[in-house]
Amino acid sequence: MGRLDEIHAPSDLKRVPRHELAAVADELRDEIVRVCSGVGGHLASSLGAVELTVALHYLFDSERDRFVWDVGHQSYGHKILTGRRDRMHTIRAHGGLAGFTTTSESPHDALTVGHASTSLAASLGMALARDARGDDYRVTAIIGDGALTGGMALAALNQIGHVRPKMTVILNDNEMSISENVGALNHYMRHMQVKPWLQRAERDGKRALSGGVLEPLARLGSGAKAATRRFFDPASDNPFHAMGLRYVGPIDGHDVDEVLYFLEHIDALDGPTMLHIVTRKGKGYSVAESDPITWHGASKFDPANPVAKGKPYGWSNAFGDAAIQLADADDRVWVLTPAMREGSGLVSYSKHHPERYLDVGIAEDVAVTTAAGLALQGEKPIVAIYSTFLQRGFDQVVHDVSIENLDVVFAIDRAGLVGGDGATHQGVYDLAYLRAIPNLEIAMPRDAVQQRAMVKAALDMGGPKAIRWPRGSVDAPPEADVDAWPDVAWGQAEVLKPGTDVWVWALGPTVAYALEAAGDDPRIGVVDARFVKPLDRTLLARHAQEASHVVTIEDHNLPGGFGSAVSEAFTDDALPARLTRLGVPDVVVPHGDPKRQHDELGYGPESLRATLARLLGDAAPEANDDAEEAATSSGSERPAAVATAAGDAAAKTT
Ligand code: HTL
Ligand code: MG
Repeated sequence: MGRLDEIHAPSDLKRVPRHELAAVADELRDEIVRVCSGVGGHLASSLGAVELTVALHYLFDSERDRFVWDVGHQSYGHKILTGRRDRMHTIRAHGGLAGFTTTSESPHDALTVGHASTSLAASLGMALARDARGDDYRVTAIIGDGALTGGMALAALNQIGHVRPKMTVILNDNEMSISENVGALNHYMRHMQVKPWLQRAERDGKRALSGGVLEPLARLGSGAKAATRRFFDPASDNPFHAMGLRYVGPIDGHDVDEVLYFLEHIDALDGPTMLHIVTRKGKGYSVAESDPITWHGASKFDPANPVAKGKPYGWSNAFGDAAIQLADADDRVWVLTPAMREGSGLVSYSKHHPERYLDVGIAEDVAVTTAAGLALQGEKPIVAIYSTFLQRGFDQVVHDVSIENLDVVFAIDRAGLVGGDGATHQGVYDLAYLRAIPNLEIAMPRDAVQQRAMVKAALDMGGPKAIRWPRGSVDAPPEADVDAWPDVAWGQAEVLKPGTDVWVWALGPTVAYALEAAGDDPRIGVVDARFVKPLDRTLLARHAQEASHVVTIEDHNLPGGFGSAVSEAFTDDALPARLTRLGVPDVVVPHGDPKRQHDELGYGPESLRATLARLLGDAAPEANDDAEEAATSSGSERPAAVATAAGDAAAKTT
C-alpha cells in the first residue's frame, strides 16, 4: 500500500514525515498518469505541478487559505489530495468531476476557472477582502508562464504591486503554453535561467537579503545559499520587482524541499511576493516530457505503450488547409492566433507562411486589435480564435474592428458545446455578442466545402466577417484550386428538403439533425440558414406564410442566438406562422458528451423529432409536455444535462 492510499484529505498529508514528501509527489504523478490513461485529460501540466501541489498542501490549509490555480488544468494533484481521488476516473465526463477547479465541486477550490490569466486579479480581491475583515488566511495564486502572457494577468500584477497586499504569486514556468510560449517576457525569463547570470544573482540576492524584513531569509543555512537565486534590490532590472512585487527565484520546482523552504520563509514576509519556480511540463513521464505539446491534453492511452492517438480530420484542419491556400494565393492574407496553434489547425500554416503567422500569446484582445492594425494598412488578417476565447476580445471587435468597418475575418472555432472542457469553454454565446455589432456579418457552414468558400468570400468582400464552426470532425473537402471553390451566395439560406407544414431552419451541425429528424416526411421542410446576419428574411417570410410552423435549431444559447434573430424578423415583419426555438435554454452547461447534451437540452435529433411530432399533432400528450418544456425552458429548472451520473468518456481536451 502506498502513502497516497492513506491520504484522504490534506490533513493526512501533513502527518507524512517531511523527508517522504518527494515520494508522495512521485505517487501522485503515477496516479495522474493512471487517471489520464483511463479517461484522458490535462496530463502534462498536472505532472509538472505535483511537487508544488504537495508543498502547498503540506504547509497550508486549502479550506481556509486560498489556492488560486490559474486555468486550473494543472490541478489534478490538488483534486487527488483533497478527497476526490476516488472520482478522478470521472474527470471531464458527463456528470463527473470538472477538468478545472470549480468552487461548487469542493471547498478546496477557491476559484472556478478554465480561461487563463484570472488568478492574479481574483487573488488580489481575496487578499483585499481578507484585510478588510481583519482575517489572516493566506492567498496564493499559481500562474503559468503562458497564462502570464495575458493582459489581464499583467494588469493585475500592476495593481498588486500598487496595493501591495500580503499574497504570494507562484510563477510556474515550464517555458510552455500549449505550444512554445511566446513574447518578450518569455525571452526575459529564459535569460533569467542562464547559469552565470544566476551566480551573480545569488550574490546580489544575498546582499539584498541582509537587513530589514528580509533578514530572516538571509540567515538561512547552506540550503538557502543554493536555493536563493535572487532578491532584487530596487535598482534591479527585474520587471516583477519593478512592478512592486518582491521577486524570489528562479528555483527548482521539482525539489519539494526547495519549494517548501521558500514558501515557509515567504510566509513570514509582508506584501506581495512572486516565487518563480522552474518546472518541466510532463515531468516524470518520458513521452510527455519529450512531447509536451501532444500530451498537454491527452486522449486515453495505454500506459504500458503510450502512443498519442491520431485525431480524425476536423473543422480546424480544414480551416488550416484552406488558410494555406488562401495565403498562397494572396500575399496580404495573415493568420493570427492567441496561443492556439494546435487547436486551431495552424501547425502546417505556421510552417508554410511563418512571415504571415502570428501567435500573440494568451491575449485575445491583442490578436483582434493587431488584426485591426494590419487591416488599416491594407493587409487581410484572419483571427483564428475559439468562440469562448473571443469573449476576451469583445470590445476590440466592436471598438477597433467593427466601428471602423475593417477587413478582418474571424475564423471562430469550437462554436457550440465543446465536451470535456465544460462550462468555461462552451462556445454558445458568440452569436449573441456578435449579432449586436453593426457592420459585422456572421455565417456558419454545414461542411468543409462551404467553410473554405465562406472564408474566401469573407476575405474577398471585405468588412468584418465572422465564420463559425464547431469542434470535431468533418469530411475533408476535395482538393481544388482556390479559384475553383464555389461562389457563396452571401446572405442566402438554402432549402435542403421541401415541406408543407413545418419548416426547420437549422444552422451548421444542427442541419444534419434536422435532416435526420425530418426523414422523408413530406410535411417537414429543412433549410440550412447559413447566415445569421444578414438573415435571409425573404425566404423566411415565404416559409412563414406557406407553413403553419417554423422551428429554429441551434447549438447556441437561446437568448440572443440564431432563433432570436429569426424571432426578431417574425416580429418586425409580422410573420404569421408559429415560431418554436430550440437551443441551449439559458443554463450553464457543464462538461459532458455534446451529442447527449444536445438531446437533454432539447435540440438533439431525438428531441427535435419529438418537437416536430408535437407540432404536427402526431405525438401522445405526455410527450407533448416534455418537448414543450425542453423547447421553452427558461432556466428556472435545470435540465438533465446540468447534473447527471458519470458516464461517457471525456471528450478531447483543449
Ligand atoms: N485563452 C484563454 C483566455 N484561456 C485559455 N485557457 C486558453 C486560451 C487555452 N489554454 C488552455 S491551457 C493553455 C491555453 C492557452 C496554456 C497555458 O499555459 P501555462 O500552463 O503556461 O499557463 P501550462 O500548460 O502548465 O504550461 C486551456 O484551455 C486548458
Ligand atoms: Mg507553462
